[in-house]
Amino acid sequence: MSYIRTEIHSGDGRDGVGEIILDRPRALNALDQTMIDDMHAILEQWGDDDTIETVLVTSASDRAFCAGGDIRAIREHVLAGETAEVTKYFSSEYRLNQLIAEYPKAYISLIDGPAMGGGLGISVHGEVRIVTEKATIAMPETAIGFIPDVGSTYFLPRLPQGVGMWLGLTGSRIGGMDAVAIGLATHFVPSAELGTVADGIRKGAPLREVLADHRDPVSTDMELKKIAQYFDDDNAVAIVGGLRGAVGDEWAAQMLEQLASASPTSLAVTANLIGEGAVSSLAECLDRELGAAERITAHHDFAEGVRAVLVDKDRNPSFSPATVDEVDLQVAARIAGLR
Ligand code: QUE
Repeated sequence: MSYIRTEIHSGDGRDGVGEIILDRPRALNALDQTMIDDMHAILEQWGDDDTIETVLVTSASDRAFCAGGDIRAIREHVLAGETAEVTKYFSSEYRLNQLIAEYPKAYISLIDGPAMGGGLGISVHGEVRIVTEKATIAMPETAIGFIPDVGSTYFLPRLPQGVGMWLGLTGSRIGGMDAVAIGLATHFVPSAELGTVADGIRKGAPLREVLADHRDPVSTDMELKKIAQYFDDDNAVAIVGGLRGAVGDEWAAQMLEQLASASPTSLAVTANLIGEGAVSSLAECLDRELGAAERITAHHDFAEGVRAVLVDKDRNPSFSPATVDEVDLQVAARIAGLR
């Protein structure tokens, strides 16, 4: 029983399409070790296969594209002291992200449902990311005492002013149109037309032609001005301070509320990682993320955050330290792999 299915749609000899279908519906296609290993193996194989010109990544479930990584399993490994398993999981996941970023062929993801964390790692680094109104995009890791990883510390700081820091710290969910507007996705197609678009891609038709009659213009009501005003900083304490000073600003108050449910340590480490990611290559970011993932999963907040959000689902984690002001910034910098 495998959670990844593949199909080959053979074109006229050399323009075949290899399709990877994520098929772990009960976990919203969260990527476990076998899915990462299988995806890596098939991409390597297709990379050297002259009959494959394009890779298409889709979901077998109408409930999700991919909810993230296998965070519950990571927590179990952490609690059992199996640190080698933790390192193995993240290093293979990040190696897959790097392979996708360097992939020598067209790599197209169809995102017709939630794509969070690891789900962005297997899509955003690819050339084409087609989203619908059912797409929900987020990097929600600070809520579970973890960090935005899968190369997000490379792509987040390259979004419009402050947007990556806002996404990474608050874990805000954005829709498909918003994702295109800020550049995380490349094309918007109504969900009802995605099947036709997928069939066109499977037939090997040029993407421009496939999308010609189905692509919608995008609009966004994201608070880009406020995001730039408050989140264009690489220091979590300064960002929270700015929001606290915005007395009477309803949006700022809402952001403070979102940040209050995150791990304060994760917030400080995340700000460091995204700040440093702005001046690093993807490979450097993934390497830094691996060290940070190893260290932050050993921190109390990770097991506690995953417990509260994904295991017991009480959504009431007891993070320590409990506020960002109490976080030792030296400790945060060391977890992030800086200094
Ligand atoms: C942060 C995360 C994840 C998350 C929630 C967060 C994550 C992840 C899942 C998830 C959700 C539903 C499932 C599942 C996993 O949720 O990485 O198996 O059924 O995989 O706040 O990083």
